[in-house]
Amino acid sequence: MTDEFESTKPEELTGIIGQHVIYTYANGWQYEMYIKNARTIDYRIHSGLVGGRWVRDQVAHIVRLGQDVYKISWDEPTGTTVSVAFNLAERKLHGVIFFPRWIAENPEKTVCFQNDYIDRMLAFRDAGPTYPKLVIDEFADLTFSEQVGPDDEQVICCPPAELPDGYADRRN
Ligand code: FER
Repeated sequence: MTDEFESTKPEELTGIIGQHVIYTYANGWQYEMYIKNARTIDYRIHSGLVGGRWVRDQVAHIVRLGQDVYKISWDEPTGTTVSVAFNLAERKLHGVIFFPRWIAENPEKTVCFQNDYIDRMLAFRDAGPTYPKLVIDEFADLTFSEQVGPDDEQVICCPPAELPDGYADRRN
C-alpha cells in the first residue's frame, strides 16, 4: 500500500526545502541547518563536540514520511554519518550521529570550513581508527525556524564565530 505522504520527489518536499532552522539537542549541542534543495544542506555547529565546524553543499537524502514529518540523512567526508528526523508541526527533531573513533578522540581535527579541506577529511577518514563508533542519539527542540526559499547562498556563508552576537539565540 502506498501512502500519499511518503515521497522523495522535490515537488512533495516543499515543506522542508528552503527551511532554515536552529536547534539544541538535549545534551546541549546547538546546530543550524539550511535545507537548500531536495539533495543539499548547508550547516553550522554552534556548540558541542565539534562546535565551530561548518559545511556547505553537503549532499543529503531527504524524504517526506508524513504531514510535516521529514528525514534527512547523509554521509560526511569525515566518515561521520547523520540521520535527522524532523517533526515541523511540533518543532521537534531526533538526530542520530555516528562518529568514527578518530573524531571521538580528536574532534578538533574536523572543526573548520570543511569545503576547504575535503582531501584532508578523506585522508583522516581513511586513516581511522573508525571503530568503535561514538553514537549520539538525542532529541532536540527547534528554537528558530524560517522559510527563506531554495538555493540561497547567503544563509550559511560565514563561520559561527563571525556571526553577530545573539544570532543563534533568537527564538520564534
Ligand atoms: C546534526 C547533527 C550532526 C547536524 C550535523 C551533524 C547539521 C554533524 C555533522 C558532523 O559533525 O559532521 O543535526 O545538522
